[in-house]
Amino acid sequence: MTVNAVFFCSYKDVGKIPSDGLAQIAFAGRSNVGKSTLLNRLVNQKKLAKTSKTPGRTRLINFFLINEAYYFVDLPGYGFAKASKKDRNEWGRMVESYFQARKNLNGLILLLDCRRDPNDDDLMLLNWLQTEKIEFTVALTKADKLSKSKLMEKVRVIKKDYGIEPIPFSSLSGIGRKELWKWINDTVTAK
Ligand SMILES: Nc1nc2c(ncn2[C@@H]2O[C@H](COP(=O)(O)OP(=O)(O)OP(=O)(O)O)[C@@H](O)[C@H]2O)c(=O)[nH]1
Ligand SMILES: [Mg+2]
Repeated sequence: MTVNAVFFCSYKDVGKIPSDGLAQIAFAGRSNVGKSTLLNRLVNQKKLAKTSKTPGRTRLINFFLINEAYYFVDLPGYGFAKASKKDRNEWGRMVESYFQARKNLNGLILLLDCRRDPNDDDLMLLNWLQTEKIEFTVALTKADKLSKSKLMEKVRVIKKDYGIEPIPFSSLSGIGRKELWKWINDTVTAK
């Protein structure tokens, strides 16, 4: 499958996001969980979204136009401990107002690191998605860092605790890519 993906625009001011009616699929999760890397792996372009070993790389809301038909929205990560309070508030407000407007948000991929337990921020977002009835799926990132049995155990626990079957994903091995694409294709055509 070949995907056409181009950087579209970065936004700080949510009011400037185009109301062109194209569907949006957003990527959200803790800082450093692997959002930009996952997005790049999905479209097989290593340098499309900027990635970094240090958390807090993505600071704006980045739009990528996919197949000239819909957008991938790379959101700044939450819970970046080293950020100043002012920065944290600013990012929080930015993401929050994006969620509040969410005109063409067809679905969201919530990323959780397979080696960590969901924290308060993850749970808040999860809870909010469920109450607002927003279409979402969970990707368990960095799946290459766990043995197969530990990974399966994690999948089981997430399913038991939160009632959702997460998709293990690794940008190294490519596992989960097919499943995520299936979810994305179903979700962009849903509304
Ligand atoms: N081993 C492994 N490392 C990964 C994987 N995905 C991401 N990483 C690494 O995790 C780090 C963070 O990745 P990013 O994609 O920049 O994380 P992010 O969630 O976009 O971070 P912010 O933009 O700060 O919110 C980088 O060093 C990546 O190489 C993966 O599947 N496997
Ligand atoms: Mg990023």
